[in-house]
Amino acid sequence: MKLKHVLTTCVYCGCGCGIHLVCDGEKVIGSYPSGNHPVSNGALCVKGWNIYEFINKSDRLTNPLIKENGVFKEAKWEKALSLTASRLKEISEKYGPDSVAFLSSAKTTNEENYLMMKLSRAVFKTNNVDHCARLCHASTVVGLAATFGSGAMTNSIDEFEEAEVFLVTGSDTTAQHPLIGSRIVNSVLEKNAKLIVIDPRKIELSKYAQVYCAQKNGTDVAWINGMMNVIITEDLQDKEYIKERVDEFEALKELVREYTPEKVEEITSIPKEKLIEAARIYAKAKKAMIVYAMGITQHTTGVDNVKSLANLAMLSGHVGFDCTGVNPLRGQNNVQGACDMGALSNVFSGYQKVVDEAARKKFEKAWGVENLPDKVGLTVTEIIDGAATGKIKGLYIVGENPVISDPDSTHVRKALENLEFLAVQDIFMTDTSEYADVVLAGASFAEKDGTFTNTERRCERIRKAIDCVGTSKADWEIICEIAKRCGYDGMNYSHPSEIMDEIAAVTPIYGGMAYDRLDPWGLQWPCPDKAHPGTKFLHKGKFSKGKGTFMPCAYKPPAELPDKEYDFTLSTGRVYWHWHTGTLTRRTSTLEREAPEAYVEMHPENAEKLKVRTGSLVKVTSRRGSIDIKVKVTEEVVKDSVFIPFHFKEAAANVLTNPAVDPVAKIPEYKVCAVKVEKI
Ligand SMILES: Nc1nc2c(c(=O)[nH]1)N[C@H]1C(S)=C(S)[C@@H](COP(=O)(O)OP(=O)(O)OC[C@H]3O[C@@H](n4cnc5c(=O)[nH]c(N)nc54)[C@H](O)[C@@H]3O)O[C@H]1N2
Ligand SMILES: Nc1nc2c(c(=O)[nH]1)N[C@H]1C(S)=C(S)[C@@H](COP(=O)(O)OP(=O)(O)OC[C@H]3O[C@@H](n4cnc5c(=O)[nH]c(N)nc54)[C@H](O)[C@@H]3O)O[C@H]1N2
Ligand code: SF4
Ligand SMILES: [Mo]
Repeated sequence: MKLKHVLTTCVYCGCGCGIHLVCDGEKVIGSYPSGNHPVSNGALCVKGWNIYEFINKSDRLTNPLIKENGVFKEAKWEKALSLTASRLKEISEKYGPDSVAFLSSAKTTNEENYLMMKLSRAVFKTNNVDHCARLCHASTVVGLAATFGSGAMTNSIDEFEEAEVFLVTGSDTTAQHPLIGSRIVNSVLEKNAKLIVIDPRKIELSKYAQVYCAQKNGTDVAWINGMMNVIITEDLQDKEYIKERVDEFEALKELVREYTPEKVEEITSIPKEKLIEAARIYAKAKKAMIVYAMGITQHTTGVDNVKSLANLAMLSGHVGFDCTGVNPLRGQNNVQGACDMGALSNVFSGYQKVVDEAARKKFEKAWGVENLPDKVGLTVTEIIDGAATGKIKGLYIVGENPVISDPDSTHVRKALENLEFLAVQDIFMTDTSEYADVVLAGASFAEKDGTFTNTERRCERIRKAIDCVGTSKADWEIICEIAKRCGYDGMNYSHPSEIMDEIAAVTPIYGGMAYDRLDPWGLQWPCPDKAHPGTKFLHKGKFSKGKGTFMPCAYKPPAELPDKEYDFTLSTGRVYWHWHTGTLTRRTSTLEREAPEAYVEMHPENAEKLKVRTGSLVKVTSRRGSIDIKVKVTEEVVKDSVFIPFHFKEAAANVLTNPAVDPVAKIPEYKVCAVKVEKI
């Protein structure tokens, strides 16, 4: 049999590696890296190498399911689609447009995200549409838009090869963005780049760092202000740059004055000598890149953390040039794209605001509708809260698993139970789809055409390698079918490339995108017209919004701190081997073999006090709930802190986490809450 090799894009992380799927006609039987792809460059991480395994798993959803008397039964598409459309329409008509909501998916394509927000806005007349970026980089989108004018990663992945200094904080880069992490390690080992790592866990990168400090969780604003205090005290700021390009220097200077290294040491436990050393290295470099992820964003002060990093970069003149910038590493394969496409409660595609009348008029004309909703909709966590209180009655979820991924799972379960109608569209059954009235069988990335936009704003193709499994359908087709059954005739496409043409027509930053231009390695936005080559780094010459703005922030502690009863700080996150709620990686034998079960990391001194060792069972309890879980004793966590990866539903970290959110970005504080640990 002749094997087919199809070039596509990895469906896991925001690195966006180019991957070849090997197909024997019906099934995908292998995968290997693209040698020429600008990111993967002949390499993949373990998830990419094993990506083929989940695609043809026997428990893939092959038909839609309808729940009858509490039991799911396979159904014909016509029935499942009509039921979904009619129930959502009925609810919308009975209780008003804002009684329904839509969760879109950073796992699906740009085209599919565009259609989800079009369905929500044009057909259901509500801005209640959002997706997992809310749990992830919502703070980035707000914080960088405010300071720089654009919420995206400023620079590109290949620039990591030439930077002189990296400041990495709140990003376990080698584990979560392996193809970026390996570039940092190479630059340190082979090109003498300097590395500063500030992270409460002793992550892999800390071993390569000139300066490594473990701060107390949730104290980032303090040490970032402290670095700026040192820079200004030692007169190391870039005066020319500030004068020409940034406003509000005096306000910044005033605020950071009180963050002396001594005071910062008290708040963060970072030794003052190390803080001073880090500040000097960063400020004196010509080409210095800041790299961050969830350790910065997932806090009730997420936006302040991001603004503070932006302040630091502008103070040192490290934005707007090659190998510099503030580089939030976007997590999911297409979370950048899902944001770009406007699967957010406040913007259309290209960050055009729903409150802006001119933007609404433009989309009304393009979509052939009237009266697009003009007030900002509900976010992921507000939609769940709304379901719990009865404000949201109907919900359509595509490619997300909030029962395991949202904070305070017990609350999420109650909220979903309270809905009058829930449709879930996924490629597998999940803990979330168990609550559905209708389950719609989607096609995986291997079975459809489309585009993903990676963390460096590179919009690249995914390509159909095999036919859909069973009767499952591509998400874009399902969404169009639902729109049609709601009586809307503005969603007729014969191929995703036509959807991209529509996106390009209404979205200035994607104006030059078209499928024939995206072969083979895609284009980086902003790409305003068909002749434009794409943009490697942002803010060249001036900031997207004109002048940058220093936005000084005072330190505020996390919402829930340890006390006498709940005496540990819990932080949650990920491991190299698994992906979020585990739907894909826990079906992949190589990955499951390496990390088969949940555990709580604990410092040896705490383990000794509790009389537990690696493998002992403990009960971890927060004010929200409790789980039984095995201990892993390790010096990777600091004393009195514990860490739990959130991949394992048997001991789900989110039973414990605090749903408190950042007041502006509405992102939950997954990185800090208080728990107690008892030996079982
Ligand atoms: N293998 C794998 N890779 C992934 C994912 C996955 O599930 N599995 N998910 C993807 C997604 S969507 C995302 S968003 C990214 C996330 O990628 P990362 O953000 O790198 O991953 P996390 O494990 O959530 O946490 C990051 C780091 O934050 C640190 N941290 C905890 N608290 C604090 C704090 O208060 N301050 C600071 N500065 N740091 C703190 C942790 O110690 C950890 O090293 O990964 C992507 N890549
Ligand atoms: N405690 C704690 N919780 C967290 C975090 C944390 O650090 N700590 N991190 C948060 C972050 S950053 C993120 S991004 C979220 C992620 O949260 P989720 O997005 O809910 O997690 P995933 O497991 O990635 O869920 C994606 C779903 O999409 C399905 N899927 C895959 N491909 C397709 C497709 O082509 N079509 C359809 N229809 N479905 C598909 C998968 O089967 C899976 O069920 O979790 C958040 N939750
Ligand atoms: S680094 Fe990310 S994109 Fe590349 S193979 Fe691994 S998971 Fe896929
Ligand atoms: Mo994420």
